[in-house]
Amino acid sequence: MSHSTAFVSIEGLRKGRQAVSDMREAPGSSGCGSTGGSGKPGCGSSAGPDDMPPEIWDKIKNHPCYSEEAHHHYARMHVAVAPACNIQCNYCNRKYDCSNESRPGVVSQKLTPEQAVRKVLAVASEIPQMTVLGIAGPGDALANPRKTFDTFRMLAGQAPDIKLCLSTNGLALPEMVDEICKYNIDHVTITINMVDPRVGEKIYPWIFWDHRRITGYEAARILHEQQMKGLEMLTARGVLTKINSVLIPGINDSHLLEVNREVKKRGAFLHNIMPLISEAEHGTYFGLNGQRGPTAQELKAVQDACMGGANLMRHCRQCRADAVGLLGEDRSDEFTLDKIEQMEIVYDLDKRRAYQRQVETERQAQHAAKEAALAQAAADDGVDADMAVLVAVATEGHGKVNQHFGHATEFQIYELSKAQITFVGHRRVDLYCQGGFGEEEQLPSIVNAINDCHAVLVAKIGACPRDELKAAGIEPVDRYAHEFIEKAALDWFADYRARIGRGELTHQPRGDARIRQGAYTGGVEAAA
Ligand code: CLF
Ligand code: SF4
Repeated sequence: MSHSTAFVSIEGLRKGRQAVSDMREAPGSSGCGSTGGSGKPGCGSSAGPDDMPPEIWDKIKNHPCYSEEAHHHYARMHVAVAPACNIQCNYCNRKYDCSNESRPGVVSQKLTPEQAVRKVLAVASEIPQMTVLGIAGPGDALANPRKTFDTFRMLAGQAPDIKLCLSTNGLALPEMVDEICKYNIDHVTITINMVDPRVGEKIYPWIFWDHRRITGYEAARILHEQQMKGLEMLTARGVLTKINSVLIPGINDSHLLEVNREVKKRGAFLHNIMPLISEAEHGTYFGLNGQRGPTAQELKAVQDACMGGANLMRHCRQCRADAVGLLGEDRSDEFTLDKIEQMEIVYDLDKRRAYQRQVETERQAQHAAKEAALAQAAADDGVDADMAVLVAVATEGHGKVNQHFGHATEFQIYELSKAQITFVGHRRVDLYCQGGFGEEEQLPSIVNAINDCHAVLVAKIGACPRDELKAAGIEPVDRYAHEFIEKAALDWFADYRARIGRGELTHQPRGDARIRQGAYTGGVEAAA
């Protein structure tokens, strides 16, 4: 394969975005997934109870992937019971976890269904906000049906309050829909990177189908037909579906608008567009042949272009197949097989419910603080009303600015304007603080990762990173420590605008940022 130098054309995407919005107005198009809601444009991962029917809200309100707000408070876990796969993707090296739902280059500890159920109960007794069990590899959940469904069946009997979720490439999906419904699996992710086999043959070298290996266009055609059929069948049965798409510059970047349109037509609830990660060290076909991933602004441009079509998820962390914890944190090391052998497991449903009620109270306070800050922001301040900026936030959960700059392994990115605050994604970074001292060499890479932001909100920051950020034109802000994120960001934005109004500074546009590729360095995520 030739080295891809094609960049996503942002202008082309804007035109495509118009086409998607026009289509949205066309007769017969529904505003939201047909299983998914009211038809209001907001009924996606950032929506709340007013945007959708109560039965849908009930399914997503504590699912950290299906509700963006929930991801600040609720945790998920994966169990790695599904090692086999029935297709080959050019961005996957089978030595590692399935890249459709995982960060490339990661190896998970494989479990039997019995081990998996013990692990879920152990995690549920230690982490009461863990509400969802997903099976997402390390191969394909539905290429290992016995192990996948045995795990779900045993767990449903022992921990009925845990939502069940699975992820698949879709090849075996149609024949598994009855089983999925039998075990009340309410959330299914299908990775769909194309709706045109001519695009698909550049992504999938082969599939294993009907007892033989099929290659080229024919392989992509069969996969496409199975994916569309499976999605339609799940929609008809009322199962919420999320579509994952890997953005591969030069191959499917502008094509993802059409994917978005087609999956919306078939009732998908959410569309999650993820960046290709293709480090050569991961040994994938793309990685070894120079196919690059998108920059942060290219990813945002494709996501923005799809707005108005199927609802977007922007808070995906490309988890590992044995991930445990809030999205963005990884506690899998605390629950290895030898450790759970030693644990006393008490699955206390009442305790879990009490904890989750507490979380709901906190979540409502966060929501109220955001609404109040937005109402205040609406007042005319004489500064350009269309100005929009990005800010980075260091958080370790609960929806608050509550992390030290040096402890962050990712920053959450919000877009601020006078009228709204929108979560636009996260940026992974290497840990700056290395057990008591700052690692100066990490600073340029951290600055690169948030280089399109005007400010970074943190609980605390040392003098050295403070100076480096300032020199790069990013304002370090620690005066909102432990406040709710949206309120803090909007208050900072009001102050920023006020300083412009007083002539103390001039607003300057920022540049692009780099999406973290290879493995991490530093304590917390070193194992991931
Ligand atoms: Fe897991 Fe996926 Fe279910 Fe979530 S993850 S199977 S829907 S419980 Fe979530 Fe992780 Fe992104 Fe997946 S952040 S990789 S979207
Ligand atoms: Fe790898 Fe997942 Fe693709 Fe299978 S479906 S080849 S495990 S990325």
